[in-house]
Amino acid sequence: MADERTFIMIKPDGVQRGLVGNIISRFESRGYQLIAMKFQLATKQILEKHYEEHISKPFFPSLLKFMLSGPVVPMVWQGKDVVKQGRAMLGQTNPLTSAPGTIRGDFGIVMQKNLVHGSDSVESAKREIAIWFQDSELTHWKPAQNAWIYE
Ligand code: YYY
Ligand code: MG
Repeated sequence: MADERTFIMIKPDGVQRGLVGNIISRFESRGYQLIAMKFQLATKQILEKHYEEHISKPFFPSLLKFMLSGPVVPMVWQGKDVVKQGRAMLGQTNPLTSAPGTIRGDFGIVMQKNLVHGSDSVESAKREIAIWFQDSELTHWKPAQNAWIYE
């Protein structure tokens, strides 16, 4: 479905290293549609919701500290199979096993500083989009380029 959506977030390391433009550009060039975007400091409350499944894991305190260490760029991207393709564009969780050509494989070295978050399923995407964005912040628009990407 061309209206599938995913939640992509550039993490503090991506912002600090000046990779915001590069990361956004990859999704734009692929043909995905930007629906919403913010630039902000996250909070403990929102990160505990976002990373709910990891709260009891040993790496969580350190992950929380890292995610609060600087601004992040939460975004919603739309397009056919964007959840699965978004994960493919990110690479593996560990940059060490991420192929060159992926964001984590091109820019990362260690597990925690892996630059970008991407939803792992359509259900996770819906949950994460609702955590970071109000419905009214999701922009309705139809890019003219879609005719050249899908038809
Ligand atoms: O979805 P993804 O980001 O690829 O990995 P998750 O298993 O959901 O973990 C979330 C986040 O936590 C990961 O991007 C880095 C960090 N992390 C870690 O620091 N150490 C681990 N052993 C596992 C994950
Ligand atoms: Mg995950």
